[in-house]
Amino acid sequence: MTTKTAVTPLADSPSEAGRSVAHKYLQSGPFADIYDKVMDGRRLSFDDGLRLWKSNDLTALGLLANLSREAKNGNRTFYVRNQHINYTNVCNKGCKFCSFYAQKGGPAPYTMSKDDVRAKLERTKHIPVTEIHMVAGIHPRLPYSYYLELLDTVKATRPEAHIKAFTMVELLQIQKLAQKPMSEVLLELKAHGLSSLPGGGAEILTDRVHDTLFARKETATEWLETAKTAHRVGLHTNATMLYGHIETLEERVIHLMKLREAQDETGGFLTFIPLAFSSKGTKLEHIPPTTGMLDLKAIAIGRLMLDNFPHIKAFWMMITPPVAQAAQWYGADDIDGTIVEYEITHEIAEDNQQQLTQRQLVQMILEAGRDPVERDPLYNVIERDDSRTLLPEKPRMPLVMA
Ligand code: V47
Repeated sequence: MTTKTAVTPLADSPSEAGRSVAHKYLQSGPFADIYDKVMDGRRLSFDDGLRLWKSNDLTALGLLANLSREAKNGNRTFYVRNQHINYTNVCNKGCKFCSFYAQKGGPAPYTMSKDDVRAKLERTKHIPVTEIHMVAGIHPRLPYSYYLELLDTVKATRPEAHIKAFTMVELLQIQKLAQKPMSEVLLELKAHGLSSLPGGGAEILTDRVHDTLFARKETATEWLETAKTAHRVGLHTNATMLYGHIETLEERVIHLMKLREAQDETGGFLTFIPLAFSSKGTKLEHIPPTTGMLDLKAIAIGRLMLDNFPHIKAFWMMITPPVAQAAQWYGADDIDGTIVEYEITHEIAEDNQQQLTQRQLVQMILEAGRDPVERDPLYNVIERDDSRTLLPEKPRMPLVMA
């Protein structure tokens, strides 16, 4: 169960000749100065970031990001066997970009009891899971004990799984209930089984977007301070960026630079996950879906600006499996996971039964010409006795979502 077995990609990777053409293309193009910085490991500036966002030279962006991606993670693409639990959709924040929370004419309210959580986990116990990803709305009336018991229940039902739970917004609510310093609350949650934190709730870390779209939620400073406190008590977190709504190109760069500065201070972020805004069912329904072009740019520019983040995730649930597959050549080295159910958005499947099997994930990665590596949420490599049986018998199998 511990060491990694090498998996041979089915597809050919670019030849040395192909790579040398790519270098020449970058050296002679409009990003020659950025190419030099990437090759020398020098940091990109705000202006560099803005130029990248303004460009539609996706080939150059991808090649540049791929240099950084391969320098950090080689040919590996990570995935995880995970399951999502959204324990309540009751929320008092009223974010304009969100369709998940209970409201008149929208989703009916629910809050899961300990028995509900246990039953949900029991129903899928036949599926091996390494990570339980648990986030929810900000319910104004749950006691502090609810959150501790929630962790206890998950730990008791799925003792082998790592619990990645609570966005910074939830943590601020939990701290308010606990009436203790954030570091003490985090240590208490850790003692009840919390192992790391997801990257949600960051949205766009500027006051303008905050005041326009999610005024009742935490500010940029609060989000960053909470994340850094988690890092200081030994909890790793991720960081997201919700793009494709009202944010400007400048605000995207500011967001990335704030994350980079925070990471310089603590080094606690593991993965950056750009989240494509889906307007369906939100107060911003007039905003069209993001394009494949924008999705790949977000991955590539994230990789280039966040030189101190170890990993960049292409979250297939939001950008679709085919784009997540292509993203492995545009800066991403992670594709997320099997995801048994996802309820935050409803873009892909109406019934929320959104999952890929491990075999499908492995095949997607192999088809992309990368080496699939199963990981746990902290990027420890997982080798299972049955790994070999995951290799597809035929080179191609249609990607059908279960
Ligand atoms: O914070 C809400 C986003 C986030 C919409 O850490 C929306 O590995 C798109 O953070 N369209 C929660 N996005 C999900 C999240 C996440 C997802 C996958 C992996 C990880 C990780 C974290 O979902 C929220 C918000 O930014 N969100 N509404 C929407 N309409």
